[in-house]
Amino acid sequence: MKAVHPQAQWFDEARFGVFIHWGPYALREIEASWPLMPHSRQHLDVETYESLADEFHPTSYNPREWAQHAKEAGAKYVVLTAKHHDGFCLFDTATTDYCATKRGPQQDLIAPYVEAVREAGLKVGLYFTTIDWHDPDFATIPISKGIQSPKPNTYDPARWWQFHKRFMEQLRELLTHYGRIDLIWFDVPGFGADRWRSSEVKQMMLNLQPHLVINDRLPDVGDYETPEQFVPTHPPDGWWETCMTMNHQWAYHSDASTYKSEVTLLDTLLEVASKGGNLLLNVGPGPDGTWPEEAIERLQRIGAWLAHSGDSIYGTQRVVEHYPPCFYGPMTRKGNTIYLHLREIPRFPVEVRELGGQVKSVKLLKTGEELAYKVEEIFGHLSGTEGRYSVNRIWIDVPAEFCDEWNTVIA
Ligand code: H79
Repeated sequence: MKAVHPQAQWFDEARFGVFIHWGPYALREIEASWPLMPHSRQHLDVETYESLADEFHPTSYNPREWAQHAKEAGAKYVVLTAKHHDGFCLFDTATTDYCATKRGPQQDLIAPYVEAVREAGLKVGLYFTTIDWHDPDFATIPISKGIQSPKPNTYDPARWWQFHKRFMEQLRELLTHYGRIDLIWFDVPGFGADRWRSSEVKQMMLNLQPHLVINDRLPDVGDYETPEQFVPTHPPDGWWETCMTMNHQWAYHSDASTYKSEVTLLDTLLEVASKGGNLLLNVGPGPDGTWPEEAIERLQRIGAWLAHSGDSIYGTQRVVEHYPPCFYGPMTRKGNTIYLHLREIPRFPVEVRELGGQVKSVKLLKTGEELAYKVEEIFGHLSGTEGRYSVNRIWIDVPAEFCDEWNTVIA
């Protein structure tokens, strides 16, 4: 699973993106769409929920600022919810009146976003879920046992294909009205590929935008896997991306107390990179269109770190030797350079065992300063090998004063 188009290769070098969940639900600080579920603890009836679309007047919506925040964070791409499960379209569409141009905002919110992100030199992504709880012909999707859809519809083929026509049309609109789009992020692979006509949908999309990267939640046709809210212990072999929130929900919430710490978020990015994936870190803008301060601060902190140590993240690969070197922290590699990420100030020289090859230099990535090191050959016996077995061990002196900041990188 990976896109083969040369202009899709940016995805495997990006390592860091910003996800944005935004819609009328921000007005009530409720999760995106899920409160429509009868058993949600944030439940709103359909009428109340959908009326939020009329109250939605994002007077401070400034996607140039959004793009700047993402750029300063060191992100290489941005993905915005063009349509979440509630079916509200942030874009202009001929398929429904439940959209930004015909309700509260009275403007297409996707157009200025695409322009701003592209202008900032970042790749443009759009989230577009398969679920549509507004569409009258959408069928109940089997999410998990005992969970009911807001408007349960039994599957009726004639109605389903009516919905599917609108689904295709909306995708067509998104891929023709805004110029180049780099990535489409589907959500919820609820039914099989036949029900979605996945190959046909993908073909239509690639005809419009041949370089497009597509995630794996349209069944069977994705370019990359999408673990949600966790970093897999054993990463997928191909391209992959962990999407994750900074606080307790995808949509805007004013509670500052649930945010993960900066160091936790950076650690997550390092772990993801060391496993060859991307981190898509989420922001939930408020109803006026501004980002929460807590989110901006964290992104800036990550961006400041990436500004001096990003070489160990962007365009790197996972270290996949038969026996990876033994080092207690995330490692990445680029060509002949191995990057070691120190999470803490080491009390002893840093040990790396079985690095193999020859060490030409050991440097602090941030300053380029050479670090003193010593290579030792360890001779021993290993069952299954004949005679002597030897491995190298490298001791690196990392003076504490070099570790003024979190996550010091040694190249
Ligand atoms: O957009 C975000 C989520 O709303 C969406 N994916 C991310 C990017 C998502 N859709 N479905 N799922 C995630 C998986 C479904 C999880 C559920 Fe539940 C568990 C649905 C019902 C039980 C989470 C917990 C939502 C309601 C309760």
